[in-house]
Amino acid sequence: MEPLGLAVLAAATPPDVEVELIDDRLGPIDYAAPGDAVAINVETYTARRAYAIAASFRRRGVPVVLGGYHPTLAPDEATRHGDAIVVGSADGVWPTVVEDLRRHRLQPRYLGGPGPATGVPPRRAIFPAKGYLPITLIETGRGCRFGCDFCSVSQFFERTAFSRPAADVLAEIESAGRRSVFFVDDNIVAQPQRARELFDALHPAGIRWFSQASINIADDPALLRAAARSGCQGLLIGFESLSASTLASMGKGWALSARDYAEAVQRIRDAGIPIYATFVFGYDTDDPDAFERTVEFAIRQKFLMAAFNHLVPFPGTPLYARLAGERRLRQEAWWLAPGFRFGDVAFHPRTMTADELAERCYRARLAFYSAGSVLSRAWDFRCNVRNLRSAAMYAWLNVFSGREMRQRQGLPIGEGFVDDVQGGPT
Ligand code: B12
Ligand code: SF4
Repeated sequence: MEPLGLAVLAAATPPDVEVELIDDRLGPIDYAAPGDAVAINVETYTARRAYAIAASFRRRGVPVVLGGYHPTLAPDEATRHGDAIVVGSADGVWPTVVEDLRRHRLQPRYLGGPGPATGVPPRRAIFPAKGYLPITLIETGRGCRFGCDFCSVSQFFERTAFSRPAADVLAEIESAGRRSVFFVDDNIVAQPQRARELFDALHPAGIRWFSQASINIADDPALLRAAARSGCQGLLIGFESLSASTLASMGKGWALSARDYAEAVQRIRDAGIPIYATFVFGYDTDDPDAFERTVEFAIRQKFLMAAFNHLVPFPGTPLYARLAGERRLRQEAWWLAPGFRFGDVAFHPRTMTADELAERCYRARLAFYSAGSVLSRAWDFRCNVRNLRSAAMYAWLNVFSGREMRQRQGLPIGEGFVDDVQGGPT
C-alpha cells in the first residue's frame, strides 16, 4: 500500500525543496544518489532494516531524520541511529526540521506530540505510478480513547482521538480520484456522533470503503446502517479474545462485559457489513484450548478474514513494561536481535512455551484459511457473497491472505542488516 505518512511529510515540506520517495519494498535503494537529507519512517518490525539504511546514508555524510511509531515509542534507541528524530505526529513540526536542516543546526529530537492532522492534503504525487494496490489511504481521524495494554496507537496518541471535518475528507477523496478507499483510522467510530456525520456525508460520494472500528459500533443500529449506506465494504474489529478474564487483563474488558460477541456480530452482519476479526493469544489466562475454540467461532461467524496473532510486546506499551519487569522478555530489544523472524514470540508465556504459542497461532491461521473454511464462509449471501463483486473480493482476499500468511511466516526481519553495517549495501 502507498505509505501515507510519507505523503503527509512531503505535503508539510516547503515547496522549494525537492522531494523523492524511495520505497525499500519496491526496489533497491541508490545510496549514491544526490540528496541533502534522508527522512525514514520506522516501525518496530522495520527498525532493524531502517537503522541499516540510515547507517549507510550517514556513512556517506547525508543527515538522516527518523520518525514514526518506533522512534516515538523507543526514542532513546532511535536517537542513536539518526541525526535527528521526530517524536509523535510530524505534520506541524516538520517545516521546522527542514529549516534547521537548511541552516545546519539540526536538533537531536523534535516533539510533534499526539497532534491532529493539519488538514493539508497529503502529496500523493510522490507515489510512483506502479507497484501499489489501487486503493487510496485516507485519514478521517487519528488515535483512540481506549487503553489496551499491548497497543502502540494508544501510547502514540496518549489515549486521545482526533477527527477531521467531513468536508475535508470528501475533498481529499475527490482529489485522490479513486473509488476504493481505506480509511486508516485506528477506530473510525472513536467519536460516534462525528462518525455518523461523516457516514452521512460520504453517502453521495459513491465510494467503497474499508476501515477499523471497535466492537461497540454494534450497539448503535443507526450508525451501522449509515456506515453500510455510505459504502462500507468491511470493518476490521479487534475481538482479541473470547475470554472475559483475558480481555480484562489487557484492559479491554469493556468489549465483552457490555455485550455478547455473537449477538454483536449478528447485528453488524444484519447491516450487511463483513468483518475482518483479529484475535491475540499469549496472555496468562489463555489455555491451550483457546485456539481451537476461537477458530471455530471465527468460522461459525463467517468472518470475511481473521488474524490469529501472538501477543507482541511493542516498546513503550504497558505490556512491554510489565513483561520486562517480570523478566519475561526473551530479548529486551527483540526487534534488533539477529535471527529474529516474523512469527517468533518475543516473551515467555505462562501456559505454554514461546514456540508452542507461535506454532498454535500459525496452525489457527492455516485452519481459518483452509479450503473447507473458505468454502463454508462463502455460504453467506448477506455479507461475504452478496453479489458478483463481493464474491470476487471474498475469493481474492482469502486466497491472497492465505498465501501471504504462509509466505511471511519465518521471514527474517531486517534482512541485509549485517552487510549494511559492515561493508555497506550494494
Ligand atoms: C495502514 C496500516 C497498515 C497497512 C500498510 C500501510 C502501508 N502504507 O504500507 C497494512 C494493513 C498492510 C499494515 C501492516 C502491518 N502493520 Co500497520 N498500520 C497501518 C495503520 C492503521 C495506518 C498507517 C497510516 O497510514 N497512518 C497515517 C499516517 C499519516 O500516519 P503515520 O504513518 O504514523 O505518519 C505520521 C507519524 O508517524 C510521523 N511519521 C511517520 N513516518 C515518519 C518519518 C519521518 C522521518 C518523520 C519525521 C515522521 C514520520 O509523521 C506522520 C504524520 O504525522 C497504522 C496505525 C496508525 N494509526 O498509524 C498501523 C501500524 C503502523 N501497523 C502496525 C503493525 C504492527 C503492522 C504489522 C506488523 C501487523 C502484522 N502483524 O502483520 C504489519 C506489517 C507492517 C510492516 N511494515 O511490515 C503497528 C506498528 C506498531 C509499531 N510499534 O511499530 C501500527 C501502529 C498499528 C497498531 N495498532 O499498533 N499496516
Ligand atoms: S481499541 Fe484498538 S486502537 Fe484502541 S487502544 Fe484498543 S487495540 Fe488500540
